[in-house]
Amino acid sequence: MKIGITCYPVFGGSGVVATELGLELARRGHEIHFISYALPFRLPYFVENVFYHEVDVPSYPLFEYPPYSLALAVAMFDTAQQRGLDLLHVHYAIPHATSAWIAREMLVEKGEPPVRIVTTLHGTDITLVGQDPSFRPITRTSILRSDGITSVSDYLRTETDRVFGIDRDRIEVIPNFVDLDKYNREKQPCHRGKLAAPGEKLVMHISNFRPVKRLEDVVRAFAGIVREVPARLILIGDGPDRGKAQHVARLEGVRDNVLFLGKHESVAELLSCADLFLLPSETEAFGLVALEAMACGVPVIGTRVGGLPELVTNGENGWLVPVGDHVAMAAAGIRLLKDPELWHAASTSARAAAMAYSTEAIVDRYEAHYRRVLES
Ligand code: GMT
Repeated sequence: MKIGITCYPVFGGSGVVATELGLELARRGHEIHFISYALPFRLPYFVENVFYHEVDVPSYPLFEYPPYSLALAVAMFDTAQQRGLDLLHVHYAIPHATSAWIAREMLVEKGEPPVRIVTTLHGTDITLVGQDPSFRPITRTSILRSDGITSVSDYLRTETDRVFGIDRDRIEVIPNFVDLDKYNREKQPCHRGKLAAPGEKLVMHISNFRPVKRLEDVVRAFAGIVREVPARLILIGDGPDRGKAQHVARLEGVRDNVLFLGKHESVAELLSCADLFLLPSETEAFGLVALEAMACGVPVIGTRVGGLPELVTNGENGWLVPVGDHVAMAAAGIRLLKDPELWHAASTSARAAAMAYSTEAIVDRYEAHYRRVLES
């Protein structure tokens, strides 16, 4: 198949999923065309069967907001026409599903075969941004114009039905996936000695530090843990809430135990050193980073929200607490870190649960979805 993939190419779960999906499909012999405003960050320079088409958004004094969605639609149209694409697979509905729909209309108007559209819903396109009155009607119509709709969790499918009135039967749940070879603590070098003093446990969090991730709760929960267990908090990523987290670390008196590592691509190596992963998000459609941690045998303590309960089984391979309850988060962390047997059981069980989300198994499901859409 010839497939155009559009995603947000910057750091973030939806971009990771789209890029890894494209790379795996290319390995399977499909021709993949990434269409976006920048090279997806996990895309190496040259990969057989992979092409990159940069969207050029011209500026003009009249444009306070240059219309990216329109330039993207034209790039999709051009690529579909020139390379004979069968499918456009867009990740994150806004504005990608709308641009794909416009591109298809343009192809039809030119008498070209209408490219099929698959839209994958990832999270805040449904739970937050998509519900803003400025976007809601166009988000709904654009999703409905797709030939195939997938969501990364059953929770997100239910929300799409509830909030947008899009029948859940039209949506196929295809969860996120992980490279089980790469995300494997047995196969990664250990940097523990460089990150923590001997005897200290490593608590980790990785995100884009947006308010939805509740970074301050990470620091507060860690402060509770470190009062009982010698530990260090490793924060990976960056974003608007870094300053607030630094402030809370000072207030809680744990500034010297918190290490901000900034943005990193080699998260498999870092996760493989961790003893505990904290994910206190306000909402999380799936929680790809939790899956990556679990694949590395790291128990996750997260919040009982969104799609996280579909991944983390409370008391077995991790713990789930109510949003904002950093005290419960700390208590669960202390229990796990103080009990080597309990930790070992949770770690083994986390890795075992992650095995159901292998790249091979999940990409098979995307391929089957494409076939159904093309045959329909
Ligand atoms: O929806 C977002 O805010 C962005 C998106 C991203 O690019 O990171 O995150 C969502 O997609 C990920 C990949 O499917 C999921 O693992 C995340 O849970 C989801 N984020 C939220 O729902 C907040």
